[in-house]
Amino acid sequence: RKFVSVSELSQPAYRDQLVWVRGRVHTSRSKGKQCFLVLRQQSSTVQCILAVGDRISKQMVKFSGNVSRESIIDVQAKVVSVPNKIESCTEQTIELCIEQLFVVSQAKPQLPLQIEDASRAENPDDADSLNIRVNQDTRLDNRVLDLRTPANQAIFRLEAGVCRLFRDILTAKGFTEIHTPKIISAASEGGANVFTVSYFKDSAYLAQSPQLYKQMAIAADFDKVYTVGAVFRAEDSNTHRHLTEFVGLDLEMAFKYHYHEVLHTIADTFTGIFKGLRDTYSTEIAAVNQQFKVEPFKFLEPPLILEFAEGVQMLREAGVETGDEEDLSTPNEKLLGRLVKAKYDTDFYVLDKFPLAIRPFYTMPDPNNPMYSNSYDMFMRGEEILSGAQRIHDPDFLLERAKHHAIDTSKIAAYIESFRFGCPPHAGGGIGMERVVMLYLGLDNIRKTSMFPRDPKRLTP
Ligand code: ATP
Ligand code: AMO
Repeated sequence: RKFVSVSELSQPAYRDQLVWVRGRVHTSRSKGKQCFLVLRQQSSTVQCILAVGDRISKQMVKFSGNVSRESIIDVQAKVVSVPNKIESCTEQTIELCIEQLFVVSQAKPQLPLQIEDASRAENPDDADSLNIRVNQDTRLDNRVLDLRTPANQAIFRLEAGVCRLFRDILTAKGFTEIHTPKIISAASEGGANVFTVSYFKDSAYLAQSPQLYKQMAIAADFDKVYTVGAVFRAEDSNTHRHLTEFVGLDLEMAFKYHYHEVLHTIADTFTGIFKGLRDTYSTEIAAVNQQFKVEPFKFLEPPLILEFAEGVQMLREAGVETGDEEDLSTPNEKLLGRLVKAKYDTDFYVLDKFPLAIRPFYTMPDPNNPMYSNSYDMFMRGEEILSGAQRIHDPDFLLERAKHHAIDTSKIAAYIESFRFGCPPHAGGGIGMERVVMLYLGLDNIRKTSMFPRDPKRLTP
């Protein structure tokens, strides 16, 4: 048997031919001597008809009408042209007249959610569309079913695109991909938000970030490195943008004169990702938009770079009271995003020169003004998507800063020691993959862009 895919069936070569197709039963209903089935493959659907005749018995029609939704079936069928378009199917100009049907794998008859309901367009102005909506916990509890909707198929194909573009762009810029340990002996970011695991007779932690190791790779002369991997955060943050496990896209790079060499490399990488998504994922973006209506993502070339103090000034002019060394609260971050959008018409921008007091211990202070640091965040649609900085590469100064942050330096001795063998000035950054996809597509919750999300209340499936 040679199988044909549903999306190929409209090709003229298949017209009036007998073909084999494997797909899921999207819907089925029998009506007297006929049974109408919609067969689905990922996001492609085609109508099929079984009619009592030479090769199809009455029992067969009845049996086909009873095959449960989402079951996988093989059909042998003739491809015929249809004059009237079948609205509910993506392949609207053809229909399949089934001659043989076999059930390959049966789905249970009562499903916890219907794919049609889970795929329905969400229009905030239409109460009915919201009432019929499948709630998030039902979706996540039954994620394998939920993932079959056209929007979810598109989201995770686009997410793969983000990682591929990140890798391709950095590889082309001469970066090397590295893999860093996830079981570590000390918190890499400081703070208490680490998961402890038992490690034979000792305890260990799940890595909060690849921070120390990507810097050590620079000390080991790899010069430009990136890594894509799981990051664990034991934060009891039940928000739309925090996960306890997410995928970090991290990079680190030695520079010659100024940390802006790295800042520009990162910002250009984002531009490359946005262009790649716009140019090669238009089908996926359209599929997501069918369900969730959002304004297209806008970005400038070259990207907009503002200083933290300028951001503070914009907030103050908008009536917000905020201190010079105060971190951006989530509402202020979002407000600043709206102000930047109104003034510069971009959904992506860089904020450079954060106050030193609110950055991790390894951040290089600004040599011209010790209140600030050579560090930056990047934002998409007014939410933080990357944190990064020039790092301190002098081991004694690093020790001093770690002590200042009350970090037990005996636990990170190997990291600090690695700078005693000579290490070039370097900078880098860390990106949250799920946040990039959420914010690029304008989705309202990070759980929509994590295939099997982990949050403080969810460990399964
Ligand atoms: P990162 O961890 O670097 O900085 P982030 O965006 O998660 O990335 P946080 O510093 O953790 O940043 O938090 C930034 C903002 O997110 C905080 O100012 C706070 O307003 C908000 N936030 C964090 N956790 C919660 C929570 N559990 N509930 C509500 N808001 C939270
Ligand atoms: P930071 O802690 O800011 O920086 O993390 C980097 C980026 O990771 C994403 N992120 C998250 N995504 C989902 N759920 C979370 N709980 C979560 N926390 C963070 C955000 C954030 O911008 N070592 C530094 C990076 C560096 O300096 O290179 C770090 O980890 O998008």
